[in-house]
Amino acid sequence: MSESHEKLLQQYLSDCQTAKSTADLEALRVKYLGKKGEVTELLKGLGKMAPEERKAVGAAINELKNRIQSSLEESMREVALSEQNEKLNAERPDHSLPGLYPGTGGLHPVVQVAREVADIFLSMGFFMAEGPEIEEEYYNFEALNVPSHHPARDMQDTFYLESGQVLRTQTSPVQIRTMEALKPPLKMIGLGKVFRKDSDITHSPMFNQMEGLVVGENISMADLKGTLVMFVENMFGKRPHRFRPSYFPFTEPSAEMDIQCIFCEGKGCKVCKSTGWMEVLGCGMVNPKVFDAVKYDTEKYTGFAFGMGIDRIAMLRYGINDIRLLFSSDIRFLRQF
Ligand code: 2NM
Repeated sequence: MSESHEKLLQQYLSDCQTAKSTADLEALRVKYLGKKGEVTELLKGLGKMAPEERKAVGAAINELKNRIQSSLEESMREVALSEQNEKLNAERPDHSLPGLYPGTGGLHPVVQVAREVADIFLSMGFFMAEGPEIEEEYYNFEALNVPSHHPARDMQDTFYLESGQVLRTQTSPVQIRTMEALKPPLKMIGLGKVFRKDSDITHSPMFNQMEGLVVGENISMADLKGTLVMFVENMFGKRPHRFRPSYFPFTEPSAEMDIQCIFCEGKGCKVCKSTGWMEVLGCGMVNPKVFDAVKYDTEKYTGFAFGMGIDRIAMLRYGINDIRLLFSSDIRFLRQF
């Protein structure tokens, strides 16, 4: 290589020292080997030389070109690798950072209340039984002394299926099935979904009910009152309560139980509709006609039964005025529980 070639090589090498990125190296490639690059210009100059001179100079320029080219390629590989490492390092997750809270979800307020209610009765020695949501008319009505002319059996209130079955309108068919299967004495609860053709601010076509039944010898209204007072005191705290006479086809006598409003303590407010009382359940002594249907000896056994809307209890408990909120799956509403 001539002195001028050597100088160009040294110039390239010093340029190369300061090249830090693949973009810098690409700029160097253009500067030396590009169409108008320094080495390319030297090669262009060969045409004007005498043939014998051209051969030697051409070989020298080619050597220069090859050295620059292989040096550039090597630098390019190194720089590209370190750029990639830098990028990976910058993107490396920092495992010491606190994680994003994934949220754990929670139990629906109706489920919370259902479990609370059930647990109180289970702790009193009741057992829980289950039954089908698609029910025979017999278990839903006849066996419960709901006669065919009763308004509850109207097509407008009950979901009738083409099969002749119904969506159960109460959980009491569970008690009938349990009594058919077991001999007295027994203390049981049934808990689950029931269905009625009703939909407005206080009614949903599907809601949850819990009904209980106690059958044995010498079971009296005193047992009913003792059990239910114990329940409401566990559920709502010790507070005034009252039993009002009522009517159900499956109990005689029948009553409804109120407790003093938990929001206004009896003064009257929106939740209790200014009455100072909240209705929590219906109850009564089992009608002997029901025992006849399950072939229980009505001379020997008596019993009491009760039923409550779990959703209603949840609404009373939390002061919710629109039942549709409970079933709308609106996360903003559900987060409050
Ligand atoms: C209520 C009110 C009063 C009830 C009766 C029975 C059965 F099957 F034993 F006869 N189960 N549930 C009953 C009694 C339900 O709900 C408001």
